[in-house]
Amino acid sequence: MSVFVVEGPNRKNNSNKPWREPPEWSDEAYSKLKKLLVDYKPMREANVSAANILLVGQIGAGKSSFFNSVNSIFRGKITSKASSGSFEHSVTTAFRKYKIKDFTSGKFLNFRLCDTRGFEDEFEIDLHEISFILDGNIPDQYQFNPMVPMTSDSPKFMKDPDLQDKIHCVAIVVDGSTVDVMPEKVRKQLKDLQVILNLRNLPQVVLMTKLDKVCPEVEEDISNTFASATISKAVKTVGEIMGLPRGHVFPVKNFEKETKLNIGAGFLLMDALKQCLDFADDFMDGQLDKMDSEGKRTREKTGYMCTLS
Ligand SMILES: Nc1nc2c(ncn2[C@@H]2O[C@H](COP(=O)(O)OP(=O)(O)OP(=O)(O)O)[C@@H](O)[C@H]2O)c(=O)[nH]1
Ligand SMILES: [Mg+2]
Repeated sequence: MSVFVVEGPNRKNNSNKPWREPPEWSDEAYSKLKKLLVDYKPMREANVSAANILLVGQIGAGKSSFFNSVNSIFRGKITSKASSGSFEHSVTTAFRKYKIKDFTSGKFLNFRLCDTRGFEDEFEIDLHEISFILDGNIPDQYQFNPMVPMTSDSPKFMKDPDLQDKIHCVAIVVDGSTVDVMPEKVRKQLKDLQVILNLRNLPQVVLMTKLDKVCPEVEEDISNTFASATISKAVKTVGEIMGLPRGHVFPVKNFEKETKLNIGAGFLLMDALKQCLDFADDFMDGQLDKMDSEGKRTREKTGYMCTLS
């Protein structure tokens, strides 16, 4: 029996060939995907208790809402822990490394969603500060100050982070309904960000949000997502803008007007999350290879010890 009240989706007999293999849209498949995320553990050798997924992107793209939506799935009801909304400047002002609890088992999940201040036209994001986040130098709850970005001399700067503190996968959040009119300055900041991600071999996915605003048929019924030519086109455009394969672009619909969990939206959110975790494992694996080749990893009685310098 379902432990939550489910709204939709009402499957339509859509004869279009899907542009990507859709999920099974059943309660059973939903529970299976959810269990997979609950059971997720970072690869043992990495000695990391939780994978860190960084949410970055333009203000209002839906970063905090993505966290709230994922948190809601595991809480079994709509929650709104992170402030979200539309404002001329970023609603999120602090760096947060959110833990998520699975309400069924009472256990914390082995990944964290890291929420950041949004990119805006007016304030250029400080690339050093972003690098510090990626490398684990910035603590949870750090208050961003666009006028005075963090430096390695700041009192809160964490000097000796290890693999556990680093970001393991980056999810670039893009509002699918406004991607065509993304301001040039924001587009440039995203490109600059990608340069520093590529330097670190950090895996990237794009969460293309606000599907409901991109296609009316999807707003009516989210199970039309993979049959919608409009969504397919938007995914292609986002992939081209970000210079990433289409397979790295995940269409999602955050919970915003909903008062109950929606199984269809939940599928898309969890599917995107699963990809982030698979990529996070790839990154950790790559880091271990790097440490091996640099002779920075030693096997101890209790398992692997990783040291970074
Ligand atoms: N229709 C719709 N609205 C959404 C969706 N995701 C987010 N929103 C709305 O978009 C607005 C901005 O969402 P936030 O989650 O605050 O965006 P953010 O990226 O965290 O923004 P900053 O913290 O300001 O950088 C809010 O009003 C949300 O309710 C979505 O998938 N569909
Ligand atoms: Mg936010």
